[in-house]
Amino acid sequence: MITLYELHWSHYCEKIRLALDYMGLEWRMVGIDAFNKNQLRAHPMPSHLPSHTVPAIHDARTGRFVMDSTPILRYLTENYQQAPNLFPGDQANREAIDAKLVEFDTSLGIPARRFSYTQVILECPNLLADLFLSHRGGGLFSAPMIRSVAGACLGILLSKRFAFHRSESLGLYEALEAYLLQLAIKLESSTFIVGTTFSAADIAFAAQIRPLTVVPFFAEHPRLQGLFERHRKTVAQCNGEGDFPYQTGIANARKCKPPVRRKLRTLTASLPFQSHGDLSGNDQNHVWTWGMLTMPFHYFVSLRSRKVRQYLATANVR
Ligand SMILES: N[C@@H](CCC(=O)N[C@@H](CS)C(=O)NCC(=O)O)C(=O)O
Repeated sequence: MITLYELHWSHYCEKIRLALDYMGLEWRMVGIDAFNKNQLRAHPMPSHLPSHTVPAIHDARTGRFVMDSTPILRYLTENYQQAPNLFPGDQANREAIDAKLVEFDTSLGIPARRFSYTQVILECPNLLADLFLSHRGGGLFSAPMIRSVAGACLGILLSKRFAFHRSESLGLYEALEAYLLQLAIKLESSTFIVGTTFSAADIAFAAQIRPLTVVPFFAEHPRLQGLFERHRKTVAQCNGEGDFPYQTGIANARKCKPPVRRKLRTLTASLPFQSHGDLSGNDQNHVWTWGMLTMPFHYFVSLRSRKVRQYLATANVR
């Protein structure tokens, strides 16, 4: 039996759930506590990562512990060769799939996470208390005032961890837009992301674009609709989950208030995230440094720059 350690809303974790189900393997999930990560501490941490991360798997059959979503997919394929193959085709096709996985982890997964958390912070920050603290304090964190304060504190912590407040100054929205537009053109006439067969790359793409479904700048982009359609089709084909709690939380918040959109601008920027050979990049920063003192300002001011609440997109705002 394979144990998947996870944070359920993580797009990297969804990728592994979809892959395990596609392969028809027997597995169970264990939700971790994001603060102390006690469930993971017994296992060694790979030297290329700044801290324990999820997804991670423990395979009772081989005794192996594997962390980082792409190495997990490689491990599953090598060790369960009788299952449907995540890396089909000849050597060149397999290498192309592997390269796409590292590319998506780095170029899509990292900014998509930043933008969706930012959207949650701007539209329904209380949801962070439900996601991170519902198992703590015997329901204390669902009391209205406490939930709001906890949501703001978590938003500040997460902003420090993942530098959400830098997205606008780095031109990250425009950089990801350029990356996705290029991808959309490349995939226009392809059923599959790599070659002529369904593979881990299709699963990875479907999971890793999900966070952008809550960000109007991407979700309502007229030239990116094909990519979102691909996401919906792949998730349905893999019997994946419907909307995640953050998606329903934001949809509910939008019944009372207009969505938060961005003032558009013309800017050429490139994604600053780098992979490390056959390993993906990551963007976690240390939380408890002096820089934390500036975070309330970034949370309440920088994070909100260029953002407006508006029901419908217009020529200057999406
Ligand atoms: N490149 C890694 C990324 C994993 C990652 O960053 N996971 C996040 C959840 S989305 C995590 O464990 N965060 C814990 C933390 O920031 O301390 C992968 O593909 O698995």
